[in-house]
Amino acid sequence: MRYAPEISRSKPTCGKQPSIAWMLLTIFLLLLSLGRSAAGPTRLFAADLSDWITNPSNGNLYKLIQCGAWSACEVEALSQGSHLVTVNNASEQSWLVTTFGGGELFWIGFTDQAVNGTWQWISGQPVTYTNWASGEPNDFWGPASENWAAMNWSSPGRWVDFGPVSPEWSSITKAIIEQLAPTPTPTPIPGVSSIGLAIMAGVMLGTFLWFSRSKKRSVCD
Ligand SMILES: [Ca+2]
Ligand SMILES: [Ca+2]
Repeated sequence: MRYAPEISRSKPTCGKQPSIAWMLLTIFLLLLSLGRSAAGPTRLFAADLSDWITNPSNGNLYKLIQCGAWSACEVEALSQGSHLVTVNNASEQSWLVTTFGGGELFWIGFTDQAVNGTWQWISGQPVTYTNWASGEPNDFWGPASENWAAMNWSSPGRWVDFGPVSPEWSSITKAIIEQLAPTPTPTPIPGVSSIGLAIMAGVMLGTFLWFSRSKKRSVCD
């Protein structure tokens, strides 16, 4: 008899368990659907193959992206606040191969589209280093036929020039993009604000008036 109330109390609890489980499942599915809608269809390109990776030697950020032709890759880089990578020196070249691999062709930001034979970085940085594969750049299919560079041709890191007429052109769909390290914002020099100046002026005026009055009083006394 003593246990009857406990048995009767336990019934509603058992009845609630499935509904709590359904509630949790519904919340989980809702969160999952929100995550999916945030991730996907609005992006211009399907997959970023890496997240931003910092090169410890210069502080710049790099990412391997899937983006198609050279120009499309630069457009995508710009949309991410960057450019196709500028390879400034052998150390950076070596880091790129170590980080992203040396066995697959990736677009880099080197082009002679503006003036054939004059290779320039799309980032506008000066040319301080080149790493062409043997015999490259060669405009293999005729004058000005290959105006855009990729790396990892013939051996890890080495550069090659390609153009739309090159058979390899459409098979290259990935690029390395580079974002320069953010320049540190200068620390503001501590100074006196206009409110501080007004307070100081008020204090000085008050002190002056107080001295004037006390001097006048002592003379009169
Ligand atoms: Ca660079
Ligand atoms: Ca070539």
